[in-house]
Amino acid sequence: MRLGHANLDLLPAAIRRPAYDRSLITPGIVHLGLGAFHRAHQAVAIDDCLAAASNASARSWGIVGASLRSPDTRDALAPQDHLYTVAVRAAEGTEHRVIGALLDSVVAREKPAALVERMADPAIRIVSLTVTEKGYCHTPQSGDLDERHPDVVHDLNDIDAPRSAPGFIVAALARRRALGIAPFTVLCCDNLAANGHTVQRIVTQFAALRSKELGKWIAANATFPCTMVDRIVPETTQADRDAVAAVLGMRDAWPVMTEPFTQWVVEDRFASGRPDLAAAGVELVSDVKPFELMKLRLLNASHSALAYLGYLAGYETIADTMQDPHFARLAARVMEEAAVTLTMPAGTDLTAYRASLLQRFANPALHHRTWQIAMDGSQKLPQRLLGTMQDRLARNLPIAPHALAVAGWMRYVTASDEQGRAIDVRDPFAAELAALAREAGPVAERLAPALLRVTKVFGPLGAEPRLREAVTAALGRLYTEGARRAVEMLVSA
Ligand code: CS2
Repeated sequence: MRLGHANLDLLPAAIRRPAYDRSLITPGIVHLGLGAFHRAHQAVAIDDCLAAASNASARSWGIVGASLRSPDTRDALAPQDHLYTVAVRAAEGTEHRVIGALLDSVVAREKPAALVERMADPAIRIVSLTVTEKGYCHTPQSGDLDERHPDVVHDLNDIDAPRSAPGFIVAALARRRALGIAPFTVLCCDNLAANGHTVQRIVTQFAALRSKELGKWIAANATFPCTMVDRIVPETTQADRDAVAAVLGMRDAWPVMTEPFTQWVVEDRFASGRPDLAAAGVELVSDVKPFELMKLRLLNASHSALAYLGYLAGYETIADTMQDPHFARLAARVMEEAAVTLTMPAGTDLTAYRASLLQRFANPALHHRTWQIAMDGSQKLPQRLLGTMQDRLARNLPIAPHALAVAGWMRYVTASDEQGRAIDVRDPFAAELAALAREAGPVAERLAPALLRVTKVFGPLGAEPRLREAVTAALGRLYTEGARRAVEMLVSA
């Protein structure tokens, strides 16, 4: 038996399911990037909004999900009426909940014009995105559109059949403008620095390359609220599917795994209305920046540090890595050093936040692979690690834990581990980084400066002597001592 509308009543009583009549829900959101993170985070919040809805307007915020390339999610979810399970895992046990907020799904690559059409529908008032850092076709270091990105080049030539996320947004906004339809709100839910402003800049730059007027119209009429999104969502495995099927008593082709914690902070700036997000526990604020920096510099920075160094030390998951007390202390040190660069609104308890992060990372029920988090480091380093380093250097503060994390990334992108086995490095710059590593050889004094010169990652900070010295020393230690011992030495010093 397969999860689906007709079988909802056959689920065990303990399993939560949509607390509303799905046939009354109409689409109001197109979401680009229908991955596990969206399904375990924003879609759950929208599901809560729909459950709280008491009139047609509140019921008009169902989601149409779009995968940019792969048909896999659509193929898994369409035969089950786009219902799917969120398994919330804690040491004490797992809670299952079936989500109904996703109404339909499309694969952009198959019918790009149809997706543009859908996004231009006046019923759609929000286009949200989780396309990962690299999906914005920008240079993370500067925040500018990468005009030479192959998908951007393609889309500028053929805007009616776009490939990139910014291309779809510009094409749909252009169409709305031509038809006299108000723009939608562009709601970025990725871990970019100042995500709303950054996406606004990318989209406006892209649009201006098509037409100056369009760029102006978008700048004047569309809104791009900043958001902070947080929930740990590891990739679903076959074992996860089997475990969920055993509990449901029926098969769900693609459930998503997550933790109990969830947080969504949103700048309340919506061009054409929004669901009652507060009803779902979403924090609506006038300035997201402090929350976003807190999350990127505490959670994501220490996550990346654990991912590179943990992987090199032979740990498969973040929870395994956290079992090693030296690595747990490293994560705490990274957070401690980043915390002094943050200015938080009154009432924020950063000490408690840091403690809760350490607990979340140690969750033994989540199998979050170090390899998964290690992906796309070139796109993640600036906002996670480099900003803190820059701020600390400006105040003449030491940067050793962050330097070791950056060195861990450098060691990792050489694509060969401490035993000489190949590392499957996934990164848009993987080939370029590996070539630089080959040329430099396994010599910290050559490799560190060579990688620090990659300005699209490091910008001017790569030339900062104190940073170069700290990173080179840390990389040297990784080569002579190995990651496990280098971490131990750092936290014991
Ligand atoms: C992780 C994030 O994969 C990664 O790079 O650091 O996906 C992290 O799990 C989320 O941002 C948590 O909210």
